Amino acid sequence: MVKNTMKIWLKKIKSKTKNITWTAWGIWYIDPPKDVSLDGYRIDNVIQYTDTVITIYFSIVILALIFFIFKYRTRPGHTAVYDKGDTKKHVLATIAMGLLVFFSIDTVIEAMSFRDLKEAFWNFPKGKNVVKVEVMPQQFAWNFRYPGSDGKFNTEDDVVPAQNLMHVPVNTPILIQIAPFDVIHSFYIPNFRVKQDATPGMVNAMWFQATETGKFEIACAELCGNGHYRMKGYLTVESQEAFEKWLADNAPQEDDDDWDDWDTEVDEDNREIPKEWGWTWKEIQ
Ligand SMILES: [Cu+2]
Repeated sequence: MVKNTMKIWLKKIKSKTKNITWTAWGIWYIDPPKDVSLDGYRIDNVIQYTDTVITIYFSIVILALIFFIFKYRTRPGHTAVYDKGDTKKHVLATIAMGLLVFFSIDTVIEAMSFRDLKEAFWNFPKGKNVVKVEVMPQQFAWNFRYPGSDGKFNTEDDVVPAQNLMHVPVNTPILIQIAPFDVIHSFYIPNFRVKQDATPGMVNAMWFQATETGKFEIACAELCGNGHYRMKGYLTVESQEAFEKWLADNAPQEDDDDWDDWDTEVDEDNREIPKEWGWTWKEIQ
């Protein structure tokens, strides 16, 4: 009886810890979402570097603490003494350790980050093959807009798919401009390691490139109201052909008229879907 219960418990624990792996330094972490982007490895590298170095330093501090506690403890023949640590020697040692941390962690991360921003995240793609998308989050949904066959935004042939559904072709740079309908939201696609705020009064930009096809989650990374937790979208990465077919399927129909709006069901908790939105693409200088 007891054995059986133990077995069931062990099974439960095993299934729950399936995603937990041990790193070389003995700390556990849950695997991050799979990186399916061209430049996502850069973000992972910075996190990995930070984790590794602070784990080493933390271990040294803990080991030193244990060592000194034992070495200088009160015991027969030895009395523990209190030391303020304010002699010149101590102050210099403290400054030296502070500088070591500053130069081996902060400065390195800063350098890595600025290199990545320059080489990738702020190095916006140019050229004809770039797919441009306008994103307009609202409480509590995602609106997407594609320029249509004229290549211009805010025109009649714009493709506006159903809310929360974004499609992009694989191995193609995707350039996004984002502005909110109401409050601050943040467009976050964990599998691509990118995130950009939607700030009222501003049009922000970000870009990424998918290296694998699949369906990935879009999350709002800015607490934007009561329904924030369910502000979820899906990003489908597919072949160029499938993407073009999807665009064609979602293109506005000639005979679209406003009568259809009678049937549009609006989620009670959601604001009404704005009919007119979209902006002229802001060209990056
Ligand atoms: Cu939001």
